[in-house]
Amino acid sequence: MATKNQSLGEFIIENQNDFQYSSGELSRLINSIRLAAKMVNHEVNKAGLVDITGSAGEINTQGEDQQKLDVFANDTFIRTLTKRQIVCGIASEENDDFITIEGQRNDHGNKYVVAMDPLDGSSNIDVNVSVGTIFSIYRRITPVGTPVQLEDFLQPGNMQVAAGYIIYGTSTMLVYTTGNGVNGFTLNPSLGTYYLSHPNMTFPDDGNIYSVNEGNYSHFPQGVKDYIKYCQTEEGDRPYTSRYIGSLVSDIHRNMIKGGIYMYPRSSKAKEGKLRLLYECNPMAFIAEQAGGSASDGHERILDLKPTELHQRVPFFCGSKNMVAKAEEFMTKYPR
Ligand code: P6P
Repeated sequence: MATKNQSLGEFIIENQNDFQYSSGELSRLINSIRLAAKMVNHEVNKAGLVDITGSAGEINTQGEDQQKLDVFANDTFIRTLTKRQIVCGIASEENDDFITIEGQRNDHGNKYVVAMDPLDGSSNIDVNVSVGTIFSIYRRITPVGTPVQLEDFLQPGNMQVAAGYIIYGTSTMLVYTTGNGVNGFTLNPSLGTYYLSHPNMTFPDDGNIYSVNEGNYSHFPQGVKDYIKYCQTEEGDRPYTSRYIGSLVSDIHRNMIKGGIYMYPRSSKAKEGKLRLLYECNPMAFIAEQAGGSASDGHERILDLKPTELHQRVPFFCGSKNMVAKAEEFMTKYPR
């Protein structure tokens, strides 16, 4: 549970069970993410006014045109996490390989690794559409005090100790879980404090919003085509409403509040879909399940998938559990 600290005007985490590691290191880690989010928010909010939108002229590990705000966000989160001496390694969408943080803290050493997408949906920046940061936190599995290894990052999503996102929208929110439900905090930019505006967020079991890029319809597997047609058929509470922003954090955030399903299926153009398992699907799946929703690749629970590489892509179906179950029903009629 979180309660309001009258003097700070900010909601603090009251029950240390929210942070399973009594050393408070995880809470300090999340506090460093809160700080970095404020800094990124400041730049995102003035993107149209200064020379920080548009391409940085670089191409990232995904072969995508790197936006200047992407670079700023990546640098900001890495710098903030490194300075606090809390994590021993960081994997980012913007970096080909993971980063090892040298210099262990004397007492415990750094026992956490972070996987993140520092600015997801960045192609929306120039058209003033909401973007987000997504993060996933694990305890390392290699010995504390030794250099972090790839295996520290290739843990299944069910080993996450925390996950969350920041949505830079009409207001900026930090939404995260440490395994005890999901809480949403809204940033008051004038005070630089976060308020518990959405306590105990829950995915409605049902919804009437489906989110998918229907421009790819002809390339989808037949089961996905059948489910989309099911959503569009006049029957019972259908047709559903189609809502797709092209910004994962925005689409999932809206669907968690209103009820709905987000889909990024595999297709003939993208054999394993587009979204990355480590820093998009796993954190969003952890949040969805903690909020009572579900997330799968169409057949398997996302959180049970064993990653094989840092930037691995998987098909992604996430949202209201009865809607995900119905979509899976259509897809399991056909061979994978
Ligand atoms: P498409 C943004 O690039 C992203 O990773 C997600 O935020 C978003 O949901 C998806 O890709 C949009 O992809 O192919 O529909 O433009």
